[in-house]
Amino acid sequence: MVERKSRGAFVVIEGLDRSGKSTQSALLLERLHSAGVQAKLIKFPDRTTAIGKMIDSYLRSESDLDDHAIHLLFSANRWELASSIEETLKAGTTVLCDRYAFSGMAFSAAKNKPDMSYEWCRAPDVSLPAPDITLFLDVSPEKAKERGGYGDERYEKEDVQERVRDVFERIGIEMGEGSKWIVVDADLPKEEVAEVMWRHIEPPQRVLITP
Ligand code: DGP
Ligand code: NA
Ligand code: NA
Repeated sequence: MVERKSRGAFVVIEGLDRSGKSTQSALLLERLHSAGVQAKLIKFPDRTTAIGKMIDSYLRSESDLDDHAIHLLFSANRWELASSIEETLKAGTTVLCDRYAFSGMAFSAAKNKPDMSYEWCRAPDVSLPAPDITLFLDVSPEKAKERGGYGDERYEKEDVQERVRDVFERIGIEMGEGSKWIVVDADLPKEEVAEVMWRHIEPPQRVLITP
């Protein structure tokens, strides 16, 4: 008899800087493991690859790159891992992904360049593995400030983050809130945010259905 392994779920976690995204991704992974779900956490940008090293240098402002060029590099960084994501899912492992193509659109479209429209920014990421669900951790600018402000990297500035938040909001509206795009109030205490996220992911709910 052929053993049929069910596909893992592809869960994307998006959010602004200071939204608690990385902490929450780690908590969710732990919780999935405790529930006996085979799961793995990945993160974009993946700064370890050759392309990732160029991105890292750009983000630290150690190098400058044309806005179009860096946009395509961020996308290429996702594409270089696309087949590995696909294989992991096929093998039945759930993939948690800290940032994905939505960050690509949001951070580049927020630059408001006339020749980098929303559609232009979206194009290079079309056909990447599609998330089953995206949890968007929405932090208010006030709360982000309260959490000790931003770091030193290129986009970690209040005005940039506010424009990025507007693009994320547009993405949410277009994705249809309540379906595959879930807005999570990231101003809430850490434990409550984790609880809200878990309610969307917890087996045997819609994301982790074992046929
Ligand atoms: P992180 O390592 O999660 O703090 O992300 C690094 C920074 O890079 C963060 O400010 C968000 C930004 N970023 C992530 N993905 C993309 C992308 O695809 N395009 C652009 N322009 N920026 C991105
Ligand atoms: Na950051
Ligand atoms: Na982060």
